[in-house]
Amino acid sequence: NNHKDNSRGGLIVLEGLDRSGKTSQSSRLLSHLEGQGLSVESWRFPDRTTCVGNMISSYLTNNSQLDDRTVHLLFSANRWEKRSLMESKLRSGTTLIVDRYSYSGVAFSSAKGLDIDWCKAPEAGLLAPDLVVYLDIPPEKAAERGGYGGERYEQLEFQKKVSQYYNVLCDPTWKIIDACLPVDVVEKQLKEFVMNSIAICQKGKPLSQLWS
Ligand code: FDM
Repeated sequence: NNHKDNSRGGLIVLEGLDRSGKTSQSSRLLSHLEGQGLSVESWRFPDRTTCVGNMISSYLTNNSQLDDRTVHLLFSANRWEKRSLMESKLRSGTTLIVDRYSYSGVAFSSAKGLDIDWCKAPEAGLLAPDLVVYLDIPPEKAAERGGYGGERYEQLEFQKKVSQYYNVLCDPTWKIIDACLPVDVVEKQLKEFVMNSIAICQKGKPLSQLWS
């Protein structure tokens, strides 16, 4: 039947401030979905393994200086260089759990003072997520968790600005989870949102594009 032909994996994006728990929730979610027998991969942006990703990494660790617009476009290019692989994985039925995506791109660069529409422009045409989950934590609480690793953006005042821009970007389709809840509770809520979204993609929901 028709359904099976268009069946695909889900593009699941986790967003949130540094120390909101995205990375540990991604790995818990990955194990859970694998345990269900689903085809699933965990991705993250920036993907520091590519040439572009290397430039970004060296910038984030303060080993190089780049103009704000230049680095913004590198983050975007880092998603564009993965777009075709992303599409083929999804079409072949693999669900992708992605730790940060275009929303991080826009929120972090806007927080530096760049125009938000300018920041969104190069993201237009990337694949639109099927689900965006925002792990919501007050910047002060995130800072208390410690473990800010000393990378360029890991400072309370900056994270406060980022959180304001996440608020601007947030739309009613986003699922918000209170990241101050116990990890197991966050995990349970996340699983529920994700399982629902995957079920819809399996039924043949069309892929769509961001901001175009
Ligand atoms: N970041 C991440 C951006 O500024 N733009 C982007 O497009 C993306 C994906 O890079 F501070 C920022 C967010 C964070 C830093 O991210 C590195 P990880 O998740 O700590 O690797």
